[in-house]
Amino acid sequence: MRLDVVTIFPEYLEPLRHALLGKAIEQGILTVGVHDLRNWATDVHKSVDDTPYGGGPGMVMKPGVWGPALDDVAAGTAAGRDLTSSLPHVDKPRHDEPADIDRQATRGGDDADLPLLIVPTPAGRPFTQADAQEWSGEDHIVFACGRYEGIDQRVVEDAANRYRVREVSIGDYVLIGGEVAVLVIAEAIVRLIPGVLGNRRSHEEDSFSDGLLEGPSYTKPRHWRGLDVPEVLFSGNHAKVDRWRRDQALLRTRAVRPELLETVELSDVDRKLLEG
Ligand code: 6GU
Repeated sequence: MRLDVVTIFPEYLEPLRHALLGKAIEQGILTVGVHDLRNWATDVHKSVDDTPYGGGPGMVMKPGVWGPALDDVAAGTAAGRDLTSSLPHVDKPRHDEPADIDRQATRGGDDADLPLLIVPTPAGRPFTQADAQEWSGEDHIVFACGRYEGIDQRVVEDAANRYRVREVSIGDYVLIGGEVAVLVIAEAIVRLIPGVLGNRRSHEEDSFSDGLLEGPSYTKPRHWRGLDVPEVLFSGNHAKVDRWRRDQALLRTRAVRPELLETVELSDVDRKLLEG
């Protein structure tokens, strides 16, 4: 899988190099390009934003900068093979000439060959484990990090000619920009790529994979600060342990995320536990 991130804060994406994602890069399973949006700015001040039409506070990111940036990244012609390097693109032909736009407009918006463009925004559809699972099979994902009050909406509309576009939110709160959301989304996706997290069973038991939160886990020592590991875990009876874990997952889900139970398939035993 290849990930490209376009941002005005490339250093913010440094964590992509570390831990699990760094390991995936070393294994050759993942390549990551981080691109400074300012490389596509055209004025001497390298400005990427402007005042909003209709007035109001804040600034909106300019379509004239984002359009060519996303064109180049989709085409794989953006400089920078490694994580942080991306060279200026000022002497490259632009792709926002009318003739180019006509040609691009003939493309469909949901063609499976097109790369996936993820635009993190608090105004997006909620990002879920099901998205992470689905997107872990992609060849090329591009992330567009907005800052300030967002990106001119026409950028997202126009990008549908070259990408399958998804605007997603990572929760009901507001971040300053999309960078941290990209770290969250990228990690959730990459850990599901076969070979990245060695042990496949650990995905099947993840919280959300069966629609439930995971119950508690324990390791040695058996007795610690007056607290004991639940007896059943020493029984050696796998069916009994599995049932206990299912019960714990059901009880925890009911306690902290009761709305999740509405979409979970419950067995008669599950129902009895929750009723009793
Ligand atoms: Cl994906 N982006 C930003 N900027 N803020 C958010 C978010 C994303 N999800 C929740 N808040």
